[in-house]
Amino acid sequence: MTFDSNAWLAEARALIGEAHVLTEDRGDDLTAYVRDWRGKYHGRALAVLRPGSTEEVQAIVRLAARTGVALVPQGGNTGLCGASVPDPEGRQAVLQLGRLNRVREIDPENNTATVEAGCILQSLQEHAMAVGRLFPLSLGAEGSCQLGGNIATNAGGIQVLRYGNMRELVLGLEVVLPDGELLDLLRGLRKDNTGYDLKQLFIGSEGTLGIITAATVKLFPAPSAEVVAFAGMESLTQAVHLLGAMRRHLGERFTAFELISGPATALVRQYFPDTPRFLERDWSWYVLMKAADGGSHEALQDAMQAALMACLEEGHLVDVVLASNLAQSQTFWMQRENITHAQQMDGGNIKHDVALPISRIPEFVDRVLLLLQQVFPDSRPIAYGHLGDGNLHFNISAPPGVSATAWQGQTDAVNQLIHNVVAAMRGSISAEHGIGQLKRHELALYKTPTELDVMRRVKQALDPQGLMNPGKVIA
Ligand code: FAD
Ligand code: 2HG
Ligand code: ZN
Repeated sequence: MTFDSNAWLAEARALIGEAHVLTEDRGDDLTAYVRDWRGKYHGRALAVLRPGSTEEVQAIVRLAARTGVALVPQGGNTGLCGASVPDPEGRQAVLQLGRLNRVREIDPENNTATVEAGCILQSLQEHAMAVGRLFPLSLGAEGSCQLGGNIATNAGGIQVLRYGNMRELVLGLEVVLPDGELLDLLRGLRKDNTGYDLKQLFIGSEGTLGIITAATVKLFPAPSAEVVAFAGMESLTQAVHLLGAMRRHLGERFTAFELISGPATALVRQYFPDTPRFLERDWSWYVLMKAADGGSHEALQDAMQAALMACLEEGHLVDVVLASNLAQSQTFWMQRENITHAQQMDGGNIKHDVALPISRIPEFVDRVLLLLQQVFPDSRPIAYGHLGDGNLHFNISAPPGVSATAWQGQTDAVNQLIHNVVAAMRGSISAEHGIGQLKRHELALYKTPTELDVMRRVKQALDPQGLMNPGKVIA
């Protein structure tokens, strides 16, 4: 049977409203929905559908299942693996969740919030703060990424060290299954041993198993004090020792330990020339450290100072500055958060988002730098990341004079070089960004046949028609 796109679109419009079915034919600009954040993938869409309720999502999913139309769920479209955009064929529909953005309930006593998938992360953080609670997921794209996207990618960010990643922050989920059935797992329980933990299947599934429409997430008491310090050092081993020492001294109050390499700092200064210099001299590596608690600012500042003094005495620290106020802490953070933007402005770079045992990170970096020296001697490694979680963004910028396109052409070779070392050290080729289409082929190289087989069986069981985000994660 031939597919009648006009009839399909008319049915979709009847289900969710004329205004919420966007198409190029009627003059809508779909660019922002079919192109990924990095501009690496450019697709085409049959339509962009913007349902406004869980029932409308169900209706669209039923229509798609009946007619064999593939759906590409999309949140803020800030993902870095090309997972939220359609392929170039123009037959897939983007299911944009932005209108499902209500905070359904905040229960301060239970320390939970039940929120719809399209809620912007920053908005959720603000709602929690308004009742004296913290929703701790925090990342550079928080002003535009959505809770559903954060869950579907199992996002990490800068406070995983203390609060865990998205997988640890979700207590309950509401999911529309690929046949349109509603799977209601919206419970705010910290203990529930009634069989398989189904919600975990959907967390990190990148839209390939169903559409997340709402979640119940954990909240925490909002800290009343936060302090941030910035340190420089010559070796990565020193940074790893410093991490252990600071955790020992500050315990639960220690919430972030972020790594920035010298070249990453230089790149930020090049593209954001107003970035202040925080330390008098340049170092090979820098770390940003944050502590937070529910006491007074002065007491926490004293505790941080005492911890830093102890680290200086123990030989784990050589050069450090403590932010004297909130404005200065923010400038410290900008140095870290602007790295992605500086690399984007700089042009071609090949991203790596790897996880390793923290203790082996210095060895990993030494091994990879040596190999790069041999094979791509002029390439520019821009290393940084969440050292406290053993997660490095080891992005390799193009050699001087090499165009972005030419450098992208080396992606497979560069990936193989780096990811083979990751595999040899029993690390992961995706710590927090996911697989999407960017690493789908590599997944097949680095997972065992049994892991891949179980993943395919789960996919087949839930999405036998293969209509949920095809071409992403698993072939
Ligand atoms: P999208 O990009 O829209 O989608 C991502 C995936 O989720 C896709 O597979 C999509 O199909 C699926 N999806 C979206 N919504 C749903 C839904 N409701 N149901 C089912 N599937 C859905 N990531 C980190 O982990 N840590 C960081 O520190 C970090 N920093 C970043 C900084 C910058 C500047 C940028 C641009 C990105 C950063 N990211 C980071 C990556 C990105 O922000 C995260 O992956 C984020 O969780 C994606 O959310 P989103 O709403 O934009 O999802
Ligand atoms: C970060 O930690 C993000 O800043 C983005 O995960 C990393 O751009 C990147 O490679
Ligand atoms: Zn990151």
